[in-house]
Amino acid sequence: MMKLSASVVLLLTVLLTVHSQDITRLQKIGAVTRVTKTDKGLTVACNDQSEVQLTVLAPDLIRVRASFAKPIPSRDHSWAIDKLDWTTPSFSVNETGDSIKLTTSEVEVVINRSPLLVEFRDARTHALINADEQPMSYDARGDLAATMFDPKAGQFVAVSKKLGFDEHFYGLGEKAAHLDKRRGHFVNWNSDTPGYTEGKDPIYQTIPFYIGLTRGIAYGIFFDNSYRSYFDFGRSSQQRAWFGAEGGELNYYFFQGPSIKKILGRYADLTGHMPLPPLWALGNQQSRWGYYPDSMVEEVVREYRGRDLPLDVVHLDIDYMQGYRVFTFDPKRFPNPRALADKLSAQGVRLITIVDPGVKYQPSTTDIIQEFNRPELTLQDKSYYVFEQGMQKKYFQHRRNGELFIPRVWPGDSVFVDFTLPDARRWWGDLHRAYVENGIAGIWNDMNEPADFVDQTGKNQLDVVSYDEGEHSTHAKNRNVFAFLMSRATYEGLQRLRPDQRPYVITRAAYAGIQRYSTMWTGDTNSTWEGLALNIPMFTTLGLSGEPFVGSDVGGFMGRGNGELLVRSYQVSFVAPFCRNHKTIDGYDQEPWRFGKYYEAIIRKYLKLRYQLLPFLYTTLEESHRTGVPLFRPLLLNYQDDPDTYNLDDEFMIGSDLLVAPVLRPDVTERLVYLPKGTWYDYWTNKRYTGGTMVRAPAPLETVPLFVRGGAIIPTIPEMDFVGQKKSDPITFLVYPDETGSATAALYEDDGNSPAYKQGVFRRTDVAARRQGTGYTVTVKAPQGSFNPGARQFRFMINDGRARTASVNDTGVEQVVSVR
Ligand code: MIG
Repeated sequence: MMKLSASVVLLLTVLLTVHSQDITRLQKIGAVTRVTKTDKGLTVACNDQSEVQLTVLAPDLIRVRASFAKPIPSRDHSWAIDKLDWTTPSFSVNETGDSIKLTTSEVEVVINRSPLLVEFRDARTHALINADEQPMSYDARGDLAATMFDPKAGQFVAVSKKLGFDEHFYGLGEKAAHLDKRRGHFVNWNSDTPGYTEGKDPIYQTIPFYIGLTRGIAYGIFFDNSYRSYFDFGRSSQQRAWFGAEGGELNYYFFQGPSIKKILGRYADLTGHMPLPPLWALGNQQSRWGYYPDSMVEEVVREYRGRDLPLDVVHLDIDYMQGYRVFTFDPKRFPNPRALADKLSAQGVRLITIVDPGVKYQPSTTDIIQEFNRPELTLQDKSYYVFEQGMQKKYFQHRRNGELFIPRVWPGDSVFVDFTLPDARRWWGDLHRAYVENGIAGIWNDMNEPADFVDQTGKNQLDVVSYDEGEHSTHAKNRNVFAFLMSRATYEGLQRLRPDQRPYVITRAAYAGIQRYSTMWTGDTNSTWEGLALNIPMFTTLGLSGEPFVGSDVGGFMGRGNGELLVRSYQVSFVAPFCRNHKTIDGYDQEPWRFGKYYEAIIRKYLKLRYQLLPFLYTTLEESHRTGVPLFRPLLLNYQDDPDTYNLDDEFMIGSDLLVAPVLRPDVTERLVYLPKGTWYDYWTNKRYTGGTMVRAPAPLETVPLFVRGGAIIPTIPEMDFVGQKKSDPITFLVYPDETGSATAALYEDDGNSPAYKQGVFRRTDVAARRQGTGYTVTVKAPQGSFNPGARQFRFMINDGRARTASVNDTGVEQVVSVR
């Protein structure tokens, strides 16, 4: 009895302390004693031996590093950072009695000496943007140990900022939450969370980057710390927005806006720009946990083609392997994967295979270590080549006590690669030969939180050690970067194996910077209306966190959906970068035709529209690659000065021009849509609206409210069964004039497959239309770039309510076309 009540008390304490780190109890950094100007910024010494370093990377990008009760260590390493060589812009440092001021052309950093408080101001207006609410702090006495997930992780470090009365918060990557994160408390600890619902936190990914927005003025903060971290945007106190981590350095980057697009551009410069995936990655994809044997895959493709539904990719889930052994194919289910890939390829369909991190723990049952020629196709039941090689090379993770770490995942007892080892990453990447040689087009990385059936919280992994650049640190630091490094190994492997083709990788877990190596999907959602509604804030939030290529299992992953839900789900995903229907093994079948012809016909209409919009989607995707601004956007990204957009998460935009207001509930035939200021056109009827208000839009099941911004030109191509089936000819430019009768567009094209676009082998064509009298004059500018798409026609269609068209041949030089 005593024992029981003791544990009840303990349980209560644990429950009450979760989410309740009281950061005001932490030891605050000491006052400034000395300031040294350096080549790149300044260093501040404190009266408690702490040190603070400000580094000016760009006029709008300042790094803040602090070390408590000791000097800043010389070791400085982060997996997330892509660009290390910044050319320091000019800046000045001024000391006054109370404070030190570092000024660039855009931002003014003011450090108050005692107490040490950091403030960021606009260099032009001196307006305050972001300020410490209390000095940076650390857990010198172990006060927070009881509230820590891993008390041995290290010392808790925290930053507390003043919370603006009118401040909104965005970002943090993959969160099952609304768009505006104000009043939220979030944890970053990559976790396998099947069937998650709104509010579940943490889930799969860690992107410790957020944007604050107050009355149109934005800043960004990237807390580059891979330990379990916490972000509190005014939940625990209305005085502060704080962030902290269970160890590691206090190390953050401040991004000066005021524009969010500019912040996203800088964030991409710092953590990497997404490379372009192959164009076919924008094609429609179909998956199912349980497509086997090969004849079943062929059947799926036959259905797609027979039903005139476009399709580019089929995914093979874990059942293609020999007893879940990665880098093998089951000899009965998939005896000849190459032949299957070739057959599908003749129909324009590619294969993607899932690859999990768990390598089956399988000590050899024979003395002779077998040399296999094509091990992926040979029985591995006596000796498994991936396990053998990894053991020999000592690439698998161990616990602190030296024991091999043996988590339990799909193959049963398994081992994980230490992806912090450069040689191990190279080996893992090279193992993808087994897929590339069998005609597999892309790789899907799952379970890389890493998930472990023994314990999904990660507690079983706390003493697992990784090499970590010689630091031999534990999972407290490395768990959150495990997936990032696995994706990196995969991407770099595909790049080496097929240098003439762009790698295509999809991942579930991630850390900041993941966009350099992988695209993502939002894991195990529910086939429910709530699950569908989460798509929008999750996709837009990921876009605001540096991950532009996102998508969710169309129709939802778990449970039983229905025709209506599936149609509404396609009405979101038909313009999402990643459009893949996927379903769990014991869920109800969910391919587009499974609920009958009525629903199938509507789905067909949206899939076909997706393919017609490909030039628009690809042009917008290239913009994401180049500028860091995502394709799938919350309205506030395009209308940052409009507070009516700040908390809007049941509609979204694609690029700057398309506004989609999907239906997220059953039995609905119309909905209210907020249209920002300006002219808008109903895509279906060309009816014109003046924005700055809500409009009532018809939304029967076959119609998703879809609006085009006045001033836009949308390039479209003829319907196709798969990407590249036919030449993109003609290209039809749909012209939607603004109030003044003008509209503009850019069309981006390249070979869609090779990395040559990085060397200028692309074609960018600017098009502008202007009203003249009752007609329009369209100017097609001479294209930029050296890609030659061959001869084709350009058609212009004015959609202002009185359809007029004209066509010309694309001559590759400037031409003026009159449309009457
Ligand atoms: O433990 O590979 O999110 O898409 O179908 C489940 C089987 C493992 C989780 C993925 C899901 C996939 C499933 N996987």
